[in-house]
Amino acid sequence: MRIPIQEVTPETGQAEVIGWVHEVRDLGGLTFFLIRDRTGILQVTVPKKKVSAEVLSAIKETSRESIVRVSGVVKAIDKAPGGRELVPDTFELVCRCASPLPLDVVEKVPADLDTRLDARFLDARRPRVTAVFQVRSQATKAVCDYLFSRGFLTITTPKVVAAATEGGTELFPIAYFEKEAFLNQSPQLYKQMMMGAGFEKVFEIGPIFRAEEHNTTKHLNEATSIDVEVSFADHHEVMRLLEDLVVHVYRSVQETCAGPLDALEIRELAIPEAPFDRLPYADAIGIAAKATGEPIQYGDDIGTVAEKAIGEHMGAHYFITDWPTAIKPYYAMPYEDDPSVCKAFDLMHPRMELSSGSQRVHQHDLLVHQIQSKGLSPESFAFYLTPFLYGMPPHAGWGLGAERLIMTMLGLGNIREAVLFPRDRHRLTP
Ligand code: AMO
Repeated sequence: MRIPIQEVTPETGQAEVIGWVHEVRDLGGLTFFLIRDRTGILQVTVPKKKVSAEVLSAIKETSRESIVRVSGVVKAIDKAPGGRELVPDTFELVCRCASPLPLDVVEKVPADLDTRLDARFLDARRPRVTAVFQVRSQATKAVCDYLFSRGFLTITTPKVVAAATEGGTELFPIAYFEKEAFLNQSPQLYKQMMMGAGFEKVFEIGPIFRAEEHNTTKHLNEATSIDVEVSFADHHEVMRLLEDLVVHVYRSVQETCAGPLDALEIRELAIPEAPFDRLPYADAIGIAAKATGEPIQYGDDIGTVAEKAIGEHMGAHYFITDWPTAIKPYYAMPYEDDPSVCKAFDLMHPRMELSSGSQRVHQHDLLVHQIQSKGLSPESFAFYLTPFLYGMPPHAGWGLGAERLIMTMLGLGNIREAVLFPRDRHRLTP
């Protein structure tokens, strides 16, 4: 029976392994194969004079990255990976790999990101790439564990929708029979409606679609959002939830991902400390103006250059709070004593924004007014507005970008590194 390579030791005796041929070295009388599975690498040593004719003919046919099934006796040997080698009685070529390879899996020949993404199935055989997705998997589990342990329900909301959520310009229209339809930009409206249903604490980890034209290292056209909504909570409460969650995810990855972190050459994650600083928008633009010498008007968006300057000044995770109502979506709650400012926040990593959230407007008439004042038509939001007429609790929530969380945690240079099959301006396959 096949055993995982990691479990092969000099004490194993007879063993059978199946894996990819990582490397082949032919020294005439001896051929060395390194066989790889997802758990590790094993040296298979073939003394040509001592093996059967079947073994000899199989090894002749075997190219790099082919899959082979090998069985034989395991022996201790100092120089081999893991201090052991296997001398095969049987050597079966299970699936021959074509050559040349579109990508060098052992990374002796460097490849640019586009070439890697075009051959993602091969790229992902590299331990450093596998490691990113092992960390991402663990981070997803940590998010779910954390939220389930606090009584959250996970929900699934439609991705084919009839209205824009976050603004009309970044929508992907789709053909949906005779109706106008779009890919959803955010579960925002649906998670809020479930507050009206009395679910109280919900989360969803799912795709969001943004038709952003620009091709940057931190934007995708299909991203994954970790969305949370909480009833009877204000913005302060969900900011505390968000910072605690982020710290929990970092700790969990640090504690359980020793192998992947090692493959990524990360000795220790920079685990952020909660509470994160709360920086009001008005102060944030002051810092940016001072650092860049470029004046920013109150009410301007914080662009990439300003964001970078503020990040360098802050040096750790922080929140930007108290945003001008005019530049946040209609669902963000204005302060009662100064409606020009709202109870919205962004969670920032020094490199970029990770999350946006707010306390929401839960009063029907105020919500209609805010939709109108953004130049939108309340009629197209009728399905969303109706629940606000029938007992909507005060509520708050946020959306956290999963890829940006992983990218900043692992210091990846490009958000595409954190996605198996990224969708961007030019990339629709694989
Ligand atoms: P926002 O539009 O700020 O807020 O999105 C929330 C978070 O999702 C991630 N994100 C992206 N990541 C990669 N590529 C993109 N194109 C992209 N767009 C967004 C970011 C961002 O901070 N409904 C609100 C959330 C809420 O208030 O609950 C919303 O969607 O990390």
